[in-house]
Amino acid sequence: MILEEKHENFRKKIKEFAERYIEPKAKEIDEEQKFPYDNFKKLGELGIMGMVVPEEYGGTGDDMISYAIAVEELSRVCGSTGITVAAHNSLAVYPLYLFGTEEQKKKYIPPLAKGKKIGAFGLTETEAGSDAGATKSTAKLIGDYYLINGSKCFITNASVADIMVITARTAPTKGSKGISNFILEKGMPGLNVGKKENKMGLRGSDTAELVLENVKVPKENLLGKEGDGFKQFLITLDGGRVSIGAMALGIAQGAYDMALRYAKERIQFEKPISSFQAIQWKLADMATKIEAARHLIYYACRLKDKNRPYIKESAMAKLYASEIGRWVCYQAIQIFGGYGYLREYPLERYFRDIKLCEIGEGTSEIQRIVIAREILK
Ligand code: COS
Repeated sequence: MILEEKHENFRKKIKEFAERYIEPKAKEIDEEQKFPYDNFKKLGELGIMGMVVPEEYGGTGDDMISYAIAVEELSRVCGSTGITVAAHNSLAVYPLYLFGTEEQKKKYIPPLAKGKKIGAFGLTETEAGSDAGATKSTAKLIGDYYLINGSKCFITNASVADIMVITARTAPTKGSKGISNFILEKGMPGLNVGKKENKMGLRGSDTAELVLENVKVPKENLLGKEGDGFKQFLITLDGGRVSIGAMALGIAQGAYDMALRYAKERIQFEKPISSFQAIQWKLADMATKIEAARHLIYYACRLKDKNRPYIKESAMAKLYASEIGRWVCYQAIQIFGGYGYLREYPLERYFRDIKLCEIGEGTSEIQRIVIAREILK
């Protein structure tokens, strides 16, 4: 795909960085479920932890395409790093920027954007995932603070985050219009990290429960207005979905690159296996689907950059990239044969990592609902 020169140059820079610093640790952080703090320090220095916010808040003010390229290139070598960056930028930094007061933005965004602090977004609960409006956690205004009770699950970055945007119900009877978002800080009494999940893939990324027991949150930490929480997180998820699409694209590209290289090197029947049509067709289909996913993702980015509606396009980009990504990883393993099945080689990690893209930030079924609603309305 032809990109502007500034995007090509940026890709080159982030690709080199990812191969030099991120890739060598990818296997170890996956095997040991070790959160790579030093990666994020370096990514912060490079400006990657504040890509979605302007310089006045410590960010780089990059456009959405640059951000997608960053997530894609990081995920091409390490899905765990890709999702951590995506969750931090799209789900924590961005809603603070979109909905925060000037005071909140000045206080919370700069350390996040510089990578000195890590962000998380606490929406999902045991009974409120796809049905995000079913939030049960409560926030009761008592004088100058809200008293928050409840629990959150499957929260990316939960145990490593310093600053969290959390959803809770401020009005019990108002359905999705009774939900509000709050800014919480690590160390607030009553805010505890629960079980850390032992996942199938993306094992270097942190996923845990958050338990909120009588957490006193100052009134000024309400994000936007009471009752705006549901709409705020649907808007947040639109951007987040593009970043998960970019992550799927990166993982698919990484698996494809390995399969292509291997097909040219692996000799069977006295020829490289790439000379057989069975393999050529696989490679052709993989390359075509990856390119189509890239077009969908960058198209959603362009719409967002032009402030045009992109709800349908962001859901399409995520849906398509994650489904073809899973398929591409599957085909890559088939090309590798027995070697693709061994833990010794990176491909099996890609196969495990990609699956989350069809689940996180809205399952594929949810993306289809969102797309259909937009088409039919
Ligand atoms: N962006 C901005 N506003 C949106 C929006 C979007 N993507 N989607 C809906 N809205 C607005 C609507 O316009 C409506 O505004 P008004 O009240 O002013 O009319 C409001 O939000 C409520 O919309 P609606 O009534 O259509 O919401 P539903 O309860 O029907 O939403 C779905 C249903 C399935 C779309 C929603 O619950 C959803 O997206 N769920 C998936 C959540 C998810 O991805 N969970 C995984 C979280 S991982 S962090």
